[in-house]
Amino acid sequence: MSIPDKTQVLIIGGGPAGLLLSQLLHLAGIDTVVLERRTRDHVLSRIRAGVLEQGTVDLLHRAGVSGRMEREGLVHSGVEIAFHGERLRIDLDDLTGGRSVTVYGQTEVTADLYAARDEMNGVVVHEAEDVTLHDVLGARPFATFRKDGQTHRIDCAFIAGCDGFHGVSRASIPETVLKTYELVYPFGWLGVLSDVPPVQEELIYAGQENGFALCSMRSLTRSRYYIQCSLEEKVDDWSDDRFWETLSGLLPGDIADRLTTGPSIEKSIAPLRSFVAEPMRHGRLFLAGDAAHIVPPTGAKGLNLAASDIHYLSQALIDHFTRSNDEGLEGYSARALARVWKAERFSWWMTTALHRFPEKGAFGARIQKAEFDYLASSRAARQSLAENYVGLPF
Ligand code: RFL
Ligand code: PHB
Repeated sequence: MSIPDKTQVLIIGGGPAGLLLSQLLHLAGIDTVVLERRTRDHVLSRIRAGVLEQGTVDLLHRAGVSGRMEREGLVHSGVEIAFHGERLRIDLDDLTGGRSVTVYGQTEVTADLYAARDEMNGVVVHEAEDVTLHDVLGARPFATFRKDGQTHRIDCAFIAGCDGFHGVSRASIPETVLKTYELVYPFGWLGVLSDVPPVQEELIYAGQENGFALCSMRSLTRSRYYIQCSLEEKVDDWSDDRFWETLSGLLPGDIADRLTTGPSIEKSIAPLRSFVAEPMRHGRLFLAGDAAHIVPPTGAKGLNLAASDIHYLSQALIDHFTRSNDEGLEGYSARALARVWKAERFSWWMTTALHRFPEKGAFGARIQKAEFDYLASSRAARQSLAENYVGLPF
């Protein structure tokens, strides 16, 4: 593959945000190049999100990459919250007037996007090293990078920073311009993927004296489980047996009794963080997805926020190139951030309501119990949870 020296939109990062933007712009006749630091195999080996909002599903459909998701994705019309042994089903369908979520792994979304980009001869440069952005405040920005020992330069009209939390795009914006907001939680999630049937058909978010656990899945034969862990934990110290035993202890007894265990095929620890960088635009550089914001995974919002950013950004770029209308680009940051902050609130709330926070003491624990009792007794409270869980409108 030869590397072009110019394009209309240069996209940094070949994760779901970058690939989806590339695909949507391609369908509108706009030329893109994606620069990805890692190999394709590496990107496709990362196990991350599992729950897609209806808006994300609709966007993947519009991008022409929904065929396999429609066949293999599991539509869930409810989700369960368990607290100190009590169980409560949130009937998403009933509480939101017929909305649901789809369980389909981020790894599969990314694989489907790569397949679509290949089919349309989309340019994705892997192992692009030392990507550096230049002149983003000028009319003709460009990026330089190294690939196979050679230095390249690509000129463009716009740069989309879709390179995740540790990427170069946000770091290219001067600190004097960017305001950041951050909350780091005093724990992480230890996740295990295993080819065993899920413990039940719907997801279970379980809070208990000793911590939090989540029972999720990728298919009817592949489960994804998480437990709250301390930030000092090392994956190597967690044998499969220790993981299953700890998970069982965090679940209500009847659910633990039904748990099928087996060898893990992936095991990893992720810290939990809330983070927002404002604004999401600097000159001709636009940030999207994890490059601009992080949510703790408790609300299943990270990938879905990347999708809504890309919806706004792709529309704005299409309006610019096909209708010479820049209103979308001018309003992008404010529009995206309005939705981001609501998802930040919800993810923070779910995390706070269900995890063990030793430093919050007995008062904090009783507030959590009151939170659960309120959910159990109030349809309005359940409706608020359901409306946010299925996703606020784009
Ligand atoms: P990504 O996926 O991090 O992709 C960014 C890409 O940019 C590349 N990159 C660079 N490329 C070139 N030059 C550089 N200097 C670069 N620096 C980085 C990276 O290699 C990478 O390929 O960001 P993107 O596209 O914004 O997508 C965001 C999502 O990945 C993320 O929000 C979700 O995974 C979060 N998340 C969940 N989201 C949900 O919506 N539902 C869930 O159920 C859910 N569960 C989760 C999650 C995240 C988790 N972890 C591990 C953080 C569960 C977990 C455990
Ligand atoms: C997952 O299946 O990986 C998953 C599901 C729901 C969440 C977070 C992660 O809230």
